[in-house]
Amino acid sequence: MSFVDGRDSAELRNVFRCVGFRILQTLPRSTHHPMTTPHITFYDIASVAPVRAFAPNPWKTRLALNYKGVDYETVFVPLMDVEKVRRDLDVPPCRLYPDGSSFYTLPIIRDHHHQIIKGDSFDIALYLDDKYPHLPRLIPPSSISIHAAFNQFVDTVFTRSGVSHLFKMPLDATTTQIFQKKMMDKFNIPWGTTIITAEQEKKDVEIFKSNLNDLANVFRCRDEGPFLEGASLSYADLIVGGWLMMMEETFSKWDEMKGWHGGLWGRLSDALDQYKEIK
Ligand SMILES: N[C@@H](CCC(=O)N[C@@H](CS)C(=O)NCC(=O)O)C(=O)O
Repeated sequence: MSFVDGRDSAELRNVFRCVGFRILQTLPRSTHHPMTTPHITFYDIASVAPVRAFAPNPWKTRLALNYKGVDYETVFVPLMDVEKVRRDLDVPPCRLYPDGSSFYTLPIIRDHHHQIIKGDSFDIALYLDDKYPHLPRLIPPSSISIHAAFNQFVDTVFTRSGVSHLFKMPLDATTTQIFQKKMMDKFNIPWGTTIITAEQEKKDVEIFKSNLNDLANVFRCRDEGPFLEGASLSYADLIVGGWLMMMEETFSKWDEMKGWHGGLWGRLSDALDQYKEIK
């Protein structure tokens, strides 16, 4: 793991401990000895210290990289630098704001072995299966479109009904302000900008819980679990897993949530533990 100015994780963790989070402006450059350059550089969004990963789409990619077992390292990018990093890597935006303007996002992976860069978590999953077919498959070839539809469905389930204020982004104060303003201006989502009473929060937690019913019902088609298709894992589980990792990092009721819907979120999250390493 390293940060966009190229320092490695041990050094950066130390910096974080000493002086707190710093916005790092310079471009990625490898700190690895040429002999040890990893196959893939994976760009994720940085939190405040102590550094942890919290963004759902990058998490989908981390879980996928770990499941495949490819050699990679993470570069953490401050939220405010995402656009610059994406532009510098020459990766066109894969999302637009509702007003049609470009929305610069992560994850991105850069495969040094094949000289290829990908900038969307679903494209990355397809790419990894395509280029590394000898490693465990993420998406069975016959279910690519179904996986694409499921990805959209899961993203919608976790983002609907205006309860986003329940999720506390681990960002520094300035970044939080800019992020909240962006969510309001671009998506009309009041993310943490209004004071919520304890009673309202309780109601919103219930709304969020019921938002998940549709997804929980999909899982219930297979009683044995912990994965969508019972004992065998596919990328669909990592899609949900990406969001569960965000819940774990940002939702104060995560421990409670693990027991919702018959405990399926907790069981799935536990089953994915072996793929959560931050490398
Ligand atoms: N379709 C894209 C969506 C990526 C995305 O929305 N990433 C979010 C983090 S989960 C992001 O980078 N947001 C940047 C921002 O809010 O400025 C993918 O699956 O990679």
